[in-house]
Amino acid sequence: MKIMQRWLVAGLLGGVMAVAGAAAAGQAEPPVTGEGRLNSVDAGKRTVNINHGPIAELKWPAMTMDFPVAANVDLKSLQPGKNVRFTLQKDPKVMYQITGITPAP
Ligand SMILES: [Cu+2]
Repeated sequence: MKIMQRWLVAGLLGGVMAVAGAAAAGQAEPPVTGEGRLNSVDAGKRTVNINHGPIAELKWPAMTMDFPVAANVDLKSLQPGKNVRFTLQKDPKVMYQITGITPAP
């Protein structure tokens, strides 16, 4: 998680101008897609732990981390140990949350 935090801080600093521009224009940031292996699902906390590959759009290296999952995403069909493809959307409260997740080949 320390690596993640450094990347988040770097992303925040680097993204301030772009975010301000998008906010001024009334636009949400476009969603970003990632892939990885689903390690676990916490239905109570609505988080998933994923060993994800690099996400170039966010300048994230490959890492294992927890993601919050949007309230409208169905977690019941997800199987830990399987590969997944997921969509991330920036959220003011939790940075990036998963707004879609499906099995990946
Ligand atoms: Cu990550």
